[in-house]
Amino acid sequence: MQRRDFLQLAAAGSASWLAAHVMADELPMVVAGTDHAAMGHSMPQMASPVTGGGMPPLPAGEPLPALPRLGNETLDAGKFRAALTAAPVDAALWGDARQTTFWAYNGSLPGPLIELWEGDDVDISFANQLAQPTTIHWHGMPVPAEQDGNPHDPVAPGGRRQYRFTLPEGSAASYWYHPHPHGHTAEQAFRGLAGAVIVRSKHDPLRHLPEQHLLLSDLKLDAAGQVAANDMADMHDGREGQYVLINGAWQPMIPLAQGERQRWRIWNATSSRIFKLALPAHDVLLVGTDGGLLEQGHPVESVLLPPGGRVELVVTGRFRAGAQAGLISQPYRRGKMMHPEQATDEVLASIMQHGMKPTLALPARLRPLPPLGEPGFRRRIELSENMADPKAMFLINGRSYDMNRIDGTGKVGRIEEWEVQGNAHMDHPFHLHGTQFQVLARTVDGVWEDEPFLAWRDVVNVAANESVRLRFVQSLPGLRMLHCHILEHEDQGMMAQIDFLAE
Ligand SMILES: [Cu+2]
Repeated sequence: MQRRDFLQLAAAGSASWLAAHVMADELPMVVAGTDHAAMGHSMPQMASPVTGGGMPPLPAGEPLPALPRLGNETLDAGKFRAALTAAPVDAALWGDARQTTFWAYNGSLPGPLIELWEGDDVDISFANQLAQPTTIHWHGMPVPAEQDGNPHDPVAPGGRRQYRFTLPEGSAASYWYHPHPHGHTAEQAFRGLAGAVIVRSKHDPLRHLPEQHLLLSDLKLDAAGQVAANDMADMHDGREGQYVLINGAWQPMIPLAQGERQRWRIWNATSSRIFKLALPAHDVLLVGTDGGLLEQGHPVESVLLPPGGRVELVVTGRFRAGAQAGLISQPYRRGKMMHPEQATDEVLASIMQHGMKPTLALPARLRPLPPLGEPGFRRRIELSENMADPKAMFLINGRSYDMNRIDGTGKVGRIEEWEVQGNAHMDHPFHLHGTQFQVLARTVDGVWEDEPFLAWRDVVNVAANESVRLRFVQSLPGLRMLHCHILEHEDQGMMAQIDFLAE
């Protein structure tokens, strides 16, 4: 793609179809589109997926849409009050009369960004206008178990509930919210129900940097241009559609100046894609993971981002000649059996050089991140597959999820050490609710290797035949889910639950 095309696109100021934000119970979302062909932006270096039935590719190359924000309905200091509604909504993907039906929070794809502060008292009024039960799970956030959208607490079709929690000091990070009803999580998420949460700290050492927010989602369309149902390959390998969207736009354009430093928060809200993210033409520091900032930034060539996971990067515009200027996902083999593995770099976003800027300084240390102490309890978690039983194919400790069975008990405040073993053919990204963990070590070809640095995470990719050792503390009592974050695997039973008891 030539630079003048970028400029042309930027000048056109085309509204992304998903950037528009309408209430679900108002008019269906109709957004003025751009004439894709007339703009002449053939993108030779980018794949052009064409859906079955001759639907043209989605428009690409438009400026990255900003995530719409969920407004705070109160002016009271330290309080956040708002309402979320899950409902069907129609979107004009091609900017013409064709409508594609999604399920969305407040009519927005992805859902509105919820910006909070440490210490906030949060009260969100939720209405379910879907034809299925649903919940809102506050992925990664330290919220009480009964407020965390467990499958045991469904909101019936037409029903409502309040989600209330208070954010502790030290919880600043990038989180997200998505449904977690038993057996319907994947479908509700891939039809559009996912949104970002940012919890901010008043002592943020990177608050001087401009921020970019990139929420990655997967879109699979059928021959009629509607969101496709999962097929057998999706159920097995995890869903992968024709498109990876960022903030609802396909292959958007991000402006960046030579020398400019930006803080990028990236969310993987896909069902199953494991991204190996890279920005080959630029300098990239990994500064944060699921649970917030690291102790210090680490220069990286690429970052593996499993489904459910988040990273924070400091990107410095360099535009090195000969290197792909965009944000790409490099090939990564995750053991799929039915879908082809990614063979070449996939361009997720283009980056347009937009002038020159001074390079802002970074602090040498971001925050303390001390190791957790010695564990008071150890557990082994085995992730496995049984291809012979289509009703219980994906297992945790040899069992398929049963909502009425407690798989173990723990204690609030006690350090636990888990060895999570991938006794499987595929990678299974492991997620634990209610807290953040530290990965201490993992096996490489059967040999334990210490992690190069500590980080707070709530998802860790467990590759085939890999083991991961991690530690955590639950500070609130209640039933906490642990599961594979390939949402199709979770729905098929690759989930368990542990009851953490107050002392
Ligand atoms: Cu899995």
